[in-house]
Amino acid sequence: MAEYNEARQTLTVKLVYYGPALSGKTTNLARLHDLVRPQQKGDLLVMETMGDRTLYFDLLPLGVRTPSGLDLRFKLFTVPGQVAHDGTRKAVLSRADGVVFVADSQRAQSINNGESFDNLAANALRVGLDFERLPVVVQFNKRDLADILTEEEVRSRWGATPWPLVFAAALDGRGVHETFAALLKEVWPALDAEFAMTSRHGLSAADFAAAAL
Ligand SMILES: Nc1nc2c(ncn2[C@@H]2O[C@H](COP(=O)(O)OP(=O)(O)OP(=O)(O)O)[C@@H](O)[C@H]2O)c(=O)[nH]1
Ligand SMILES: [Mg+2]
Repeated sequence: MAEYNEARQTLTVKLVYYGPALSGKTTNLARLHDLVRPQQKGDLLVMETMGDRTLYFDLLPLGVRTPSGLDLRFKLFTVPGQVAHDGTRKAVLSRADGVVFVADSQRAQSINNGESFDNLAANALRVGLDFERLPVVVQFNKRDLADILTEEEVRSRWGATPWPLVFAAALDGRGVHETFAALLKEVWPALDAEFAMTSRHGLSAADFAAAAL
């Protein structure tokens, strides 16, 4: 859950990149880190990996000061996708304000995507998040590869869901910013309702979505 500190004028928002092993969650954070202006970001913290595999989590802190003087801080986490690390996934997901679900577009990964999405819903429940109301954006990554689901196939499976869909090739940065901006848009209404971002800070949804980049 976002934390607002009235005295210090800071709002901290927690966002989590979730998905099956090797779908590209860490790569999304690395590319975002490349995209953001230096004064708006901290170092990308990669907590121990084995090969490409995240063992704990990654953390990218982003921050921007709004014209009203609010210090808006985003903490972007990735979970470890490997099935065995479920305890860590739960801990990282706890108190999230929004989630990017990074699916792997490769045909052979369809079952893993489905299982990981079910795992997200189950873990959200376990850590006390209302999954029905949790802001989620679904990213289909690795669009540059050969044996992938077509956009039509993906849309026929996911298009009728409430979650915005973004196609990406995080390795070369395609769709990475778009995904993040889509998540900020999803996260905005709850933050505005809780912290009166519009009335107290003169922020609009568009300002907020543009905030971190
Ligand atoms: N071709 C291609 N490869 C990608 C893309 N995104 C990520 N990869 C590669 O996929 C592998 C796994 O990427 P990671 O970002 O480490 O995956 P992850 O989701 O963090 O994996 P875990 O930490 O195990 O959950 C790496 O070799 C990446 O370079 C993409 O868009 N296209
Ligand atoms: Mg990773």
